[in-house]
Amino acid sequence: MEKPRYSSVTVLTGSGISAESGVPTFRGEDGLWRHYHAEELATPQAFARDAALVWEWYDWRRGLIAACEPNAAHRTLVEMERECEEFFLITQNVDGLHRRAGSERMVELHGNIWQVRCTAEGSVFVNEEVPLPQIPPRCSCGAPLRPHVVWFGESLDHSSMQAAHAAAEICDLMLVIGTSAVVHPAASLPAIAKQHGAYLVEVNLERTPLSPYADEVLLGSAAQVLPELWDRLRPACQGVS
Ligand code: BV8
Repeated sequence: MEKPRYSSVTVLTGSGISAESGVPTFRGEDGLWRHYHAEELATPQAFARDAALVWEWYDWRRGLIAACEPNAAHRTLVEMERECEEFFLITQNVDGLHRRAGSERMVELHGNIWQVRCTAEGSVFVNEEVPLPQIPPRCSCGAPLRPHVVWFGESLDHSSMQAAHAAAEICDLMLVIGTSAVVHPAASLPAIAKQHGAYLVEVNLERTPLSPYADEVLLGSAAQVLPELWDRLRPACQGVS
């Protein structure tokens, strides 16, 4: 049988890829914070009701993430970006660990926890203060700042979603790593890749709603499985020498 060749690789990641760096996942047992579920706090309604509580949650997460380092799975994706003919990374994560590992050809579909947005002017800027000196933090104009992330019930940035959609359509290999595949519209991207003929590989600790559609389901930790998977796939993915 002829060995497959992959000319375009797209990767979709979720919070599971950062788990071994020490970042809590959303729906795992470590996903709770003071008895709240993420879905209860990551909403415009929660922020309107109690901006200080929502910011306490983000300040706590920012403090955790600041102490975390990218792991072998993040680093493997940087290698893939450098060696694959065509590569694009779509992450649902807001922890910024892919960028810190060196990934560049990527989109942060749900925003970035180190960016804030003025609720009055809409201006966006980086704020990496840990802990925040004031909760909620305020813009120089006096209005409260909010995390520049996409909350439940909010639409994703159109250009980011367009880039993700295009990368799902064009790829002939899609890796889906560390996501419970329940949050839309990100969760629809693997089906788009599959419809366009991509070979679909899922890496997760457990099976998900996506598993029945995957060509391969590799059960294990991303930091362990991804380097091994890349060793296996590398010859089929490397740019034409
Ligand atoms: C929207 C930012 C239009 C904030 C986040 C159908 C269609 C369209 C929309 C919907 C729909 N049904 C419901 C909706 C609404 C909603 C939604 O999808 N709800 C879900 C819960 C059903 N979607 C939205 O609201 C989206 N907006 O659709 O706009 C619109 C407009 C108005 C009204 C309606 C619609 C916006 C969604 C974005 C929300 N923001 N984050 C923040 O982070 O603070 S989502 C949040 O969940 C994170 O981004 C996270 O990444 C994401 C997905 O979770 P996962 O990453 O998968 O994490 P999880 O813990 O769930 O799973 C971890 C996985 O890793 C597990 O499988 C585990 O087994 C595995 N794992 C653990 N350790 C490891 C591992 N794997 C490998 N190795 C390990 N070591």
